[in-house]
Amino acid sequence: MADEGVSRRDLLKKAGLGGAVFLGGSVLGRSIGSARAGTEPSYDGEDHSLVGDDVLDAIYGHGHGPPIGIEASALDRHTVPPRADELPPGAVREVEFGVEEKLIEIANEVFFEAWTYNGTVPGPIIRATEGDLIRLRLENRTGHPHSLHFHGAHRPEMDGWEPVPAGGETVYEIEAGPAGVHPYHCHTAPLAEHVARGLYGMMIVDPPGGRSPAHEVALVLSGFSNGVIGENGVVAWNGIAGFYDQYPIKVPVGEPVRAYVVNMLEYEPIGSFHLHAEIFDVYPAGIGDLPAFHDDTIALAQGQRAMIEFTLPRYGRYMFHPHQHWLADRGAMGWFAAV
Ligand SMILES: [Cu+2]
Repeated sequence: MADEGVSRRDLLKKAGLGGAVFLGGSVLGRSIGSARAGTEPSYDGEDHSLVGDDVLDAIYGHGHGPPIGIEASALDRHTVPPRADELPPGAVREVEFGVEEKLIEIANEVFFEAWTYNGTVPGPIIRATEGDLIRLRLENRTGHPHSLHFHGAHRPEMDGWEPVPAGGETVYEIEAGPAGVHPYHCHTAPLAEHVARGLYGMMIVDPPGGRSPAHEVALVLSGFSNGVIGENGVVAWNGIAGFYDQYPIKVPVGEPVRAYVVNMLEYEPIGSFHLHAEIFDVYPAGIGDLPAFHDDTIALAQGQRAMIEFTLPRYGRYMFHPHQHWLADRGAMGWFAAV
């Protein structure tokens, strides 16, 4: 493994990515999140962090590490698109997805061999109105079988668990609904690997007439793992670890905020979302006209999601992160800045 890591790094140097940490697939260029075998529990002043210093540096710029070198515009692609225009009767909402293999940057100079929908992890946000007919054409431009499975309600023959062969394509037609927030993801075996390598995203379904005005935010929690439970070496909101620690999400002070929060974190028993210094309304799966409860922390199993609404009444920075702090440590720390 060590030799492999060295040769990977040499390859990266040749590719102009010297010093990069490289993760992905069946090979990890650098051991991430690996416990030290045979270590006795004792206080010896040494670093027993399960996350390598290089990964922490890459995520947060800790210690002497470099500051994050990813540009502020890198996650513009996860800006919530405006509510879709209502379709005229009989019209169809056409969506084109290509499954592509791509080397993506998941933290500052940390690279991952991803499987992607349209080249990004998470995939594009789909937005529709309840009842819209969505026709999604999936082109599999990879050498592996893949598929796309929607959560929510639809005809079972459009459920997306049947693999689309390498180089093949298929068309899914679903009626968007119910109004809420629903993940989509690949459903080809081995499922955990296909999801963990990047094939997931969110669909926002508005009720007819839309929701009340709010500043809207999309947050998909996911990890980049070596495939072992509890060993997601890098954890991120919207695919770039440490991003919202470096670049707080700006929201208008005193105005309503609506966040669509989706947990697609494989290889962890659970994910969660915790907001500091304020309480939010919770709509599980974004379904319903009234909040189910109020909290500052919600737990989400894999595939679970919620729409949350809150108002930040005072200027300032409000921290958010999963309340499993090891996930925050590995890149899922962030801030809302009420400005
Ligand atoms: Cu797949």
